[in-house]
Amino acid sequence: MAWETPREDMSVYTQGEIDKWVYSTCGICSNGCGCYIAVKDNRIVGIKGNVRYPVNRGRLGPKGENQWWANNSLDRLTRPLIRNRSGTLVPASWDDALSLLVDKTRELLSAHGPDSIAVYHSGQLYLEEYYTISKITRAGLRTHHVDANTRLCTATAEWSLIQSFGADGPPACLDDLDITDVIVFIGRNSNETNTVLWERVLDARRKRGTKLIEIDPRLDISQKMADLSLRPRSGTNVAVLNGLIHLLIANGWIDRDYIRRCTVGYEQLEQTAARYTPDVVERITGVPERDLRTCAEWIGTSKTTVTVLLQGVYQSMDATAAASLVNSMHLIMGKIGKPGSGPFQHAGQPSSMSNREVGGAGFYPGYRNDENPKHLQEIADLWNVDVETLPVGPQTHVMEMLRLIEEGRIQLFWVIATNPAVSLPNRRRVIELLKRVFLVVQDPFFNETAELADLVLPVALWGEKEGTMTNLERRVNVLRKAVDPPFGLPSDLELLIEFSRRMGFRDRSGRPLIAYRTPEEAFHEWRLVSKGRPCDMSGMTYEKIERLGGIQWPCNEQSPEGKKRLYTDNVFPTGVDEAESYGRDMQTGRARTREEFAAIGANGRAILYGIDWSPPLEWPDRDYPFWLNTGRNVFHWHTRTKTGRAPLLQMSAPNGYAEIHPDDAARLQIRTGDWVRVSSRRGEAIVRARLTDSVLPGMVFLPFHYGSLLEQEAANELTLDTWDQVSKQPHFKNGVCKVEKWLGNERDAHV
Ligand SMILES: Nc1nc2c(c(=O)[nH]1)N[C@H]1C(S)=C(S)[C@@H](COP(=O)(O)OP(=O)(O)OC[C@H]3O[C@@H](n4cnc5c(=O)[nH]c(N)nc54)[C@H](O)[C@@H]3O)O[C@H]1N2
Ligand SMILES: Nc1nc2c(c(=O)[nH]1)N[C@H]1C(S)=C(S)[C@@H](COP(=O)(O)OP(=O)(O)OC[C@H]3O[C@@H](n4cnc5c(=O)[nH]c(N)nc54)[C@H](O)[C@@H]3O)O[C@H]1N2
Ligand code: SF4
Ligand SMILES: [Mo]
Repeated sequence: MAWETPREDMSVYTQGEIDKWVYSTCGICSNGCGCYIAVKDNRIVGIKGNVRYPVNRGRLGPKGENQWWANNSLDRLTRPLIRNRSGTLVPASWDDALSLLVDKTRELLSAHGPDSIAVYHSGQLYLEEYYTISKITRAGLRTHHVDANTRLCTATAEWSLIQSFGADGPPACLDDLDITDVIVFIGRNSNETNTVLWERVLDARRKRGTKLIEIDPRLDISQKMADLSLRPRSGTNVAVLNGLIHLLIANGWIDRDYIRRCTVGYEQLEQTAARYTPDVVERITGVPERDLRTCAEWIGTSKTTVTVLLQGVYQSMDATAAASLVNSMHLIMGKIGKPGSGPFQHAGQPSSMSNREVGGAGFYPGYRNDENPKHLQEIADLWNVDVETLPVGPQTHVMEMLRLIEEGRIQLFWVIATNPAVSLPNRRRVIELLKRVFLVVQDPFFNETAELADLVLPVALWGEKEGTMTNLERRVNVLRKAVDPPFGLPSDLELLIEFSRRMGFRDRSGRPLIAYRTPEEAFHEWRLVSKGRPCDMSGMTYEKIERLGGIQWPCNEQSPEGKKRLYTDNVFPTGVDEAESYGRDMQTGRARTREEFAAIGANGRAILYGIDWSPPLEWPDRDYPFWLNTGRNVFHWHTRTKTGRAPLLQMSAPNGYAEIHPDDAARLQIRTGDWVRVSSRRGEAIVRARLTDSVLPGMVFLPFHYGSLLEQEAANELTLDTWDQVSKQPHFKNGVCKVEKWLGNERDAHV
């Protein structure tokens, strides 16, 4: 489809003269926009969109344009910090800092074994860094406890794809948004959280008249612009989706031939969905019967449909069930693996996909199943280690890690590129627990988690190191190093390699476990590890990626330039020895055995599940009458370590707030700008009120960006710390709270 003719001067943000432009990728969100970094005197002084890059054609959004301010921030950490005997963090030499980490690790390994150590990392590093973490934790430390903030972010996307198709990897691509007839957004606030993708959707609407359906309780800008807007109650996605599937089947808008040839489990899906007639769905969700019927008709009678989903599904009740119902909805219509059609399970962070590919959290590299002896042996051979030494069995998710800290079993908690003191649910408990372990924080900034640390390791940022990232459509791009890191800081990769060297980790032949020195060498090793697996990158090199403007995996001998879409041949990786996992029981989350998985008999076909809706764990009551919704605004990135340092962004949204519906506010005598106390069974936040009809009556929305340990603005003081049974992703979007006008003065609240 014809995009606007790209203009060379689109999105250029620089300060004065520059020396050079350096090829890179935006390091903020999962869209992975192509960009060039402006450099003057070894300093980053600006950014521009890459007009030849297919994802964004020169466009950048507000966070992308302003991300480089953080690199030049005067409060960058310059040296490691060690907590001394009197409890103060003091500057230390690199040698002392690394010796402390190595000594502590050795001591724990010999006294309590590998499972006394946990690594909790990120969706914001580079692929080469995750791969190295994956290798060091499994084949070096041999711990079961490695997880990442992708658990909070895309664990459900990953698990829904595994449950339905046998392996991770979104089937659709961004081009599909340009050519489809109907786009369905479910719990995806893209006009704030992926602005360039949203602009692309606007282009498609203008040029093709693409219909836009939004399913989200919050009436934001995109919802207001949608052709059809469904506003279900919090936590009712499964009922809405069952209702849609019921109507698709009842009206014959399905592809019976595709169902027979390419899927298993249809009878169960049909029987379950039959219970969700429009009147039943209206009672559960509040979505009017007529709107549900229109929605089903638009989806069912259009030639092509793309369904985009994110945290309104993944962080809500029965997350994996709901996300896999989206896969099922596409499967029964045969709308998958075709231009303009497919379920588009989105990622959030810039490289959460890379993390998943290399086995950064939960799985073994290359979507390998550690319960499958064949897969485990492959990795042992590739790494040249004894297979018996690799940790197998359930990999610990971060919420379980917290429990193990509570029990005193995890004693060293190494946090890399994430800020759990702000981003984990029920954070009062989190903060208490982080104080109990030997806490290592590896971060360019002194964030809230670093304030609690015993050892802080500062590192280089985006633009100061080289590597790759995979975006939400499986497109791998290179980020070239634009400038040297300030203060001689190491990159995460360099630090990890040095840790491994000092620990003396070796392979079976006595060679260093991590034998590569540079990102490109690490990528080369990973290419070979990925060969033959769904996320095959064996045909990629840095040079080729840059030349082609990013490459979508799989990229190998059969597809030397990558593949736009998965499952174009309608064959799915559900063979017992192919699948990434034997899967989990949808209701209980119990791991299926190899025999149970084999008994499903999928073997190349996709799997459909019939799943009933179950009510959210908390429901508004007399004490806590409001639904609590949490999420993002357009200006800030998560815990603001970057965007809080960009003047324009910080000025635009300096403090936390609560969105309240005007009807509720009138009852509580609250006006815009008043202080309100929002409290739940777990904690409270004191923020300014914003009256808006974007929230449903009876719902309150708080952005989770504000988490200073001194101020009481944090949404995660309030959130529920339960999680989805299958993906183990926390329920940040459900939970209840109460709202009161706060009569204390401003100083009380903010001291
Ligand atoms: N500006 C900005 N952009 C970002 C980020 C950021 O921090 N700031 N972070 C990035 C990351 S890591 C991620 S994961 C993405 C997240 O991107 P999104 O998922 O788009 O953002 P959220 O604000 O978390 O929530 C999305 C929507 O879910 C809706 N929702 C809540 N409960 C329910 C429910 O029960 N059902 C349905 N259907 N919807 C519900 C909310 O009303 C909200 O509109 O954004 C990425 N982009
Ligand atoms: N209530 C509520 N809570 C949520 C959510 C929600 O919607 N509601 N969303 C959840 C989601 S989807 C996500 S993704 C998480 C995000 O939560 P976090 O991961 O905690 O958020 P960030 O602020 O992005 O933290 C990233 C950290 O990495 C650092 N960093 C940046 N670049 C580098 C680097 O190159 N190397 C190193 N070592 N560090 C670096 C940054 O300075 C920052 O401290 O929050 C989750 N929490
Ligand atoms: S849409 Fe995402 S990747 Fe693109 S510029 Fe904005 S933050 Fe960066
Ligand atoms: Mo995320």
